[in-house]
Amino acid sequence: MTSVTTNQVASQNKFEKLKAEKDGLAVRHELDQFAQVGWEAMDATDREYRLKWLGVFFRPVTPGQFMMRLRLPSGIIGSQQMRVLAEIVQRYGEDGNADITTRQNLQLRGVRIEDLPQIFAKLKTAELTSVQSGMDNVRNITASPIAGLDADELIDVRELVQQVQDMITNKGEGNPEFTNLPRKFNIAIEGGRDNSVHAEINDIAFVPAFNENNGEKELGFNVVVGGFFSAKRCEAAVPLDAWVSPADVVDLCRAILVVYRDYGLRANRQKSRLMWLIDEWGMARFRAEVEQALGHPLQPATAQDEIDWDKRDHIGVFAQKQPGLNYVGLHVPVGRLFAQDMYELARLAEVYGSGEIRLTVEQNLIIPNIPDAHLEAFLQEPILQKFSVQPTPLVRSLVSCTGAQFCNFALIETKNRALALARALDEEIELTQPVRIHWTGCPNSCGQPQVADIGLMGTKARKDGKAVDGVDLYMGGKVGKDAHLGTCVQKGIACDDLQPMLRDLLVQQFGAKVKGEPIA
Ligand code: SRM
Ligand code: SF4
Repeated sequence: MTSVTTNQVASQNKFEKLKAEKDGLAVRHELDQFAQVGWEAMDATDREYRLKWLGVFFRPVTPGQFMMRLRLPSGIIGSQQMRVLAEIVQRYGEDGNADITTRQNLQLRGVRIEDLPQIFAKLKTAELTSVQSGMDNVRNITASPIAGLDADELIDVRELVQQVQDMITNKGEGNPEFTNLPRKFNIAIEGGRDNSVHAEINDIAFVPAFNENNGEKELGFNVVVGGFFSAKRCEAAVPLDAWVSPADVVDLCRAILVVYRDYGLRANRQKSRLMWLIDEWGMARFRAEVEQALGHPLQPATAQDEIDWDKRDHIGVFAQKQPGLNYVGLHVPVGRLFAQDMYELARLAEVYGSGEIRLTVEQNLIIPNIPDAHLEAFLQEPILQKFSVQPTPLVRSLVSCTGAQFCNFALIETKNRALALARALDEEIELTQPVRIHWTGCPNSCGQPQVADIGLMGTKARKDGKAVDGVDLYMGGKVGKDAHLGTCVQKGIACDDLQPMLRDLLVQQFGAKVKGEPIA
């Protein structure tokens, strides 16, 4: 993209400059050369930034061991594809594993630069892609993890999600049309009733809504825009005042992306997400510019959308809309998988299901299409000891970002700490209602503390006169219908003090009972 805006700011902003000098996607033709010279000798900007256009992330915490972020539209992956990813991480032994992400996606750990040509060849054969999954690109497109299985769903959006991804990435080959956005960009398409995608925290989200035309009810989507989290500012998405039929979803995504690409603010990266453009223009102008890019007027939104359920976590056994078939949601502690787990999950999906595996934004997974007759045997499989269908309450709803183990933005270690604390509290207390705890290692909010009942954001706290690992406490996040964001209620709690502090909070505000204590 060579708009005036981009060129004007290129000299001011390091990221705009590096994009103007060479498109990130260009490195796809240089993989053999990178593999030959090795990570230390290759150009630093290619290594640390442009490779992210291919989904390959240099990790300053583990130099030489890269992270690879895939794209899994609607969080769906086949058993054969899972096996290919298992093979990739298996090569790296204990240093290799995979994480299920908060965008129902997978990230592989430990990847070496010398293996990239072979890895990309394997991904292509398996019809997987990691293209445009980092930096100023559109992230994995999320949908209900039970799309097509849910008897109560309104629209099966799987095909739509795939079409939007294909448009943005040129069917996974890479599309220079959308490789120079002002900033990252999130899209979600919900087809169910429970807002499983967190519509409110996406730059564009489609939520099901009926439109009445000459007495005929037509099912489509109301559109909200501009939702985002950043270290400086967090905003819920606002209505575009548009209703679109499913057939218009791809074109509307394209039109919004073109407007954002050509007019989005680029000078200051802290003020570049879509909402900042909407603020600057006002919604009326933003909507008019989108209509112009679309080539026709938008229909106004309908008065009400169809999100009228609380959010489900899908853990456990559930009947599908297809008679005699079930989907089983397995809890994956903080989303972490190892190669052996991935092989085993692929086997289970084939033996008991249709070979399909689904991922959730809660970093768990679902195996669908298990016939009634095979359910009992499935539930006896040893891996369900690790990936339970009945986890303890706090562990069940736990979400955590990557944290200090692999992320250099992190102010604290998150995943191991989050899991240990949830387990310890589950030992101490009894809960009669689910309480969703989300951990995030820094203010970037990848672990979405603002959507949680209890959100914990890594910070440095002071204890006994010393700087120690700590968290800021967020509360009040509501998901599902009438979703809204939680806010920071207390700052700088030392991690060492968290267990008693959270125990008291759970007792006082969430009706928990300390085990063994008489009821007052
Ligand atoms: Fe994120 C940057 C991990 C979901 C907001 N995020 C990063 C980086 C790439 C930073 C880095 O280079 O180290 C992290 C990689 C760490 C690693 O090695 O894993 C990272 N983000 C993640 C993941 C893996 C967290 C997780 O454990 O699940 C999620 C990957 C999703 C995916 O599959 O694509 C992830 N990140 C999110 C979300 C949640 C969401 O999308 O629902 C957010 C908040 C929502 C949003 O973006 O509006 C989020 N990540 C950020 C930000 C702040 C963006 C901003 O506008 O300022 C950054 C920093 C940045 O972009 O400059 C960031
Ligand atoms: Fe890293 Fe911060 Fe995102 Fe956690 S929230 S993955 S620590 S950037």
